[in-house]
Amino acid sequence: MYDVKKGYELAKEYYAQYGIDVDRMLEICDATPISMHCWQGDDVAGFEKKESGLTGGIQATGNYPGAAKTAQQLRADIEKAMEFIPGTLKVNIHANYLEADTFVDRNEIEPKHFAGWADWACEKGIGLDFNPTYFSHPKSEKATLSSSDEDIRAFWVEHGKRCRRIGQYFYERTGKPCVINHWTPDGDKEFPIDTLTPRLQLKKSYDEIFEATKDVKGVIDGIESKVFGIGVESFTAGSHEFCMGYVMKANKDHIIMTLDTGHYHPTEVVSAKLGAIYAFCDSVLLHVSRPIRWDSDHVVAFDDETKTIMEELVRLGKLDKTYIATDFFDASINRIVAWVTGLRNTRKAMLYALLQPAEMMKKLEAEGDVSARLAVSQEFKAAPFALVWDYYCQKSGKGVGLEWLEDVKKYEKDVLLKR
Ligand code: RNT
Ligand code: ZN
Repeated sequence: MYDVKKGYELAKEYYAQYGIDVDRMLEICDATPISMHCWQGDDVAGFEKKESGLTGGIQATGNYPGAAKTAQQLRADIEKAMEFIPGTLKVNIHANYLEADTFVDRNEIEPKHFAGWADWACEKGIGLDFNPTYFSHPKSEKATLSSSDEDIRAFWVEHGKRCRRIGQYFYERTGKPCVINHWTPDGDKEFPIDTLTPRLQLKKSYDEIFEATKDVKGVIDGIESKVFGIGVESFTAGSHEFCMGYVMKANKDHIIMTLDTGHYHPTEVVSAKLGAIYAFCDSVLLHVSRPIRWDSDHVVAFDDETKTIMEELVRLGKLDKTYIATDFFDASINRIVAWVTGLRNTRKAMLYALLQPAEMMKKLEAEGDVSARLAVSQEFKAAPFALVWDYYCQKSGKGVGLEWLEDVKKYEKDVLLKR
């Protein structure tokens, strides 16, 4: 290992030339929570006592051995991954990750089914986020909250209500607000003749869920849109316009937009939407993923779009207003490697964005010096960022460079492959 401290001291000098206080930026980066999704650990399978398979137009492809099969295994795997992820974390779980001795249907779930998660989170001093599971269920085959079948719709409305109560339970147990994400896969393979009625049903369902649980405290609700899913390519009830319209019209502090980086046309980017949305909204829930040609949910990379999203949040001054959550599920590689890589990359992009002379560039722009603005922004692409990142990882005790990889491989041999 090279002299990490020495590298950091040099980098600090480099950044100081541009008025950047590296230590202050490290503090901000470290304190900004990222919500680590539990579902990378078992390909979104969950622990219900009935097999229904992953549906809803999403897919976890690959068959890498070692997926968690119980909540104990999943928590152990999350803990292993957390050993190598610097910065404040929350854990994000789905309703189908309940713990019960017998099958409990989605319209019957209660806080007690999530007590194991809450106990664990309290022990670790972390917050929990939550997601209704409006998919992977026999009653979600055609539609859920947008259904015209009143029994089906009522079933899912009940699920949504119960999830909000579980969110409050997490808030009460952990003392940290619980961010709930509502995503419904409802759509159609072909273009429907009536594209309005499903939207009106969906709107009514969300209204009912929020109205019936308006006493719920400590919960923030993201409404996640999508452009299409596998098998439902032509129509999505919860499209971007629908979800944005719903959130704006609801005009409630706790109802916010969820922007998933994989949920738009491949030439559309979330980074370009944030500034417009923040003109109307106080906060946003971000699902950080990596779409390859479609919403393929690849492990988050340290790529241009992830960096641009973080740059945008820093420059808008909205890093502390944005709930950042990861959302990917790669079943073709070691799942802990997937988590560590994706979460480290998300954090890395955040630090990369913080270590830029945002104030200097804003000033140049305000003065109309667009030539200097370009020159400065380009100069920073090759700043000695890695030296600061390595120091941060060392300081947090999370492993410098690839130090963590051997440990995860050993865990694979000793634990994952024995399952
Ligand atoms: C699906 C959405 C959604 C899910 C999780 C499992 O396209 O992105 O957020 O990935 O709820
Ligand atoms: Zn998502």
